[in-house]
Amino acid sequence: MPYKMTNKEVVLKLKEVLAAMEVKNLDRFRVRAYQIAISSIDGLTSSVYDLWENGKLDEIPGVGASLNQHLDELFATGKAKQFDAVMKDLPEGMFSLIGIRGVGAKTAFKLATAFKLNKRDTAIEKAKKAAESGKIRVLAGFGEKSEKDILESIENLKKTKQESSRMLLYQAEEIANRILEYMNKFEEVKDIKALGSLRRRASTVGDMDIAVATNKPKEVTDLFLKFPEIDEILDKGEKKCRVTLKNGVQVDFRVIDQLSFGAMIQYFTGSKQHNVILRTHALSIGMSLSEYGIKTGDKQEVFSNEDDFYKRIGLQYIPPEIRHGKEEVELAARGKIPRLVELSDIRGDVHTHTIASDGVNSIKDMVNAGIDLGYSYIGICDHSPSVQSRGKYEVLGLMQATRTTIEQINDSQDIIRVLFGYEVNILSDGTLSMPNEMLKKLDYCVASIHTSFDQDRDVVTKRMLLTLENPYVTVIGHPSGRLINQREACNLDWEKVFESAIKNNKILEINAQPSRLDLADDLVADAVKKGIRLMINTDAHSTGDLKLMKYGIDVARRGMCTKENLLNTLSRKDFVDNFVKEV
Ligand code: DGT
Ligand code: CA
Ligand code: CA
Ligand code: ZN
Repeated sequence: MPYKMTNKEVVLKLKEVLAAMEVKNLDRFRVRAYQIAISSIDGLTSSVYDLWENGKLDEIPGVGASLNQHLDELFATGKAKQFDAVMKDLPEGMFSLIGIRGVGAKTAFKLATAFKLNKRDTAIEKAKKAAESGKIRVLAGFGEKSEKDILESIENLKKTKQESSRMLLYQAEEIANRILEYMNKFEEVKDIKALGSLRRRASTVGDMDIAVATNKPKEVTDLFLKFPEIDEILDKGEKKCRVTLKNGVQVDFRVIDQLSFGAMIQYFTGSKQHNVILRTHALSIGMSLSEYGIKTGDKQEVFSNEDDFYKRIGLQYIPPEIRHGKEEVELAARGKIPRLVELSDIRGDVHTHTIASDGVNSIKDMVNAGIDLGYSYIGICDHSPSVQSRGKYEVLGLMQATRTTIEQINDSQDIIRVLFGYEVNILSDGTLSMPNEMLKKLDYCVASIHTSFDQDRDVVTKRMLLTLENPYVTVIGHPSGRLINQREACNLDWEKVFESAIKNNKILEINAQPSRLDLADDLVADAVKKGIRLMINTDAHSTGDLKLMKYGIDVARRGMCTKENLLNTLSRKDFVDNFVKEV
């Protein structure tokens, strides 16, 4: 079975090949071509692997015929002969070193050769020891300063590795689905659920927690231990075990009889903090909780479902997404948990890209996909064309052409209303990449930060406030600019941002891209309390991306959004009245 490589893994592989090419002084045009392909894949929001499955690798800018062929081989078989040939005869350890800031291919090669770094997993540790004992400074081409820099970079690398070891939610979901599919084939499995942070729909997941209801615990544990993706069994008992999968992910696995399944899934859904508060609440009414049930005095009650468990301790059911260990237990005791927003409440999506900028589908395709999802409105929102490079008249012409296409679609049917917007860049000084006189012609405008993310708090906050004050801005796209595991959020003063959003009646986006999920759930919770207008958009770059909406719903639910908190749950008329600027 081919393994689904992530874009990050593909980029890493290509970077290694590139490093080998550099060390071997191969043809500099080929080196340049790889550099272009790497940065192109790195910036891609859709999965290279998915593109490959759909025969669309050649649509990635910079991926030429030969690289296309190598990637095809890599995805189909897990290996590419050409890549292996280029990397052959080099010390393996150098490939671990190229991830270190400031260490290029040739430096990595020199270090790996000098210290015989032939293994990937020990290379960094050995290089660190060499630096600590002053052995790098004496090598030709190195000095005290470069030795110190290398040591510092290695220390930083360790920190980021620890922080980025959590999976994105959708990755955890894919792994869990494979486990569930495998286990569901066995009739001994009466019920099975993925729990922990995955069930709470957290944006990142540390390890996987799986529970099975069965009357044959030992058999079921043995069946699980034969799951083909298991790499190592870390811990094994009759009713639970812990394993590592080949992709490095750890899985906690438990079995329990059906009658107690409710208490078990409650316990292993967590969060730990939620369970602590729940136990305190239970104690206050003379009950004690465990994964086996509820004890009152000597009497132990079992629960096959979770609803009854919460009911028994006098609480309204608490959806997993809000089991944060904050105010939810107290709210449930007073019956004040609201109905959280659901995917079926969503009526449209207004942050979508087409082939006019960096998307892969046409306006028509996107609209049809919106119709398939049952939407009442969809906004076509490409990156605004550059007035600087194309000139004002060409851009006005493009805008007119898009407007005409959209009007034709709107005139030809009454299922979905298509709106015309642009996503404009918030430049580093807080001005926008398109002048107001042009923004005026749009139905709406999404303004987003795409550069200078690391400005000081005062500067970046001022930049955002200027944007919020612009009368032609409708929505702030992916407001914090974070990329999970890759880029920190901008250092914004959220108090001030929220205050200005209210004053200027602006909408903040919950961007549903799995590596963005921005606003993050805790900020959504604050925004909801302050009455900020919010909406979920997918930032789709293909028709398939429109389905990412559910990850935005997860974030919204974790921030305790009801339908009323999100603009794109409104009916078509109400939405258009509230959203489209008067022209
Ligand atoms: P993760 O894996 O870091 O994304 O986060 P969780 O929430 O999945 O945490 P994990 O895997 O350590 O534990 C899963 C659930 O099991 C946790 O949310 C609550 C329950 N649990 C595990 N260990 C303990 C514990 O020592 N005390 C309590 N009260 N609950 C625990
Ligand atoms: Ca977990
Ligand atoms: Ca766990
Ligand atoms: Zn976008």
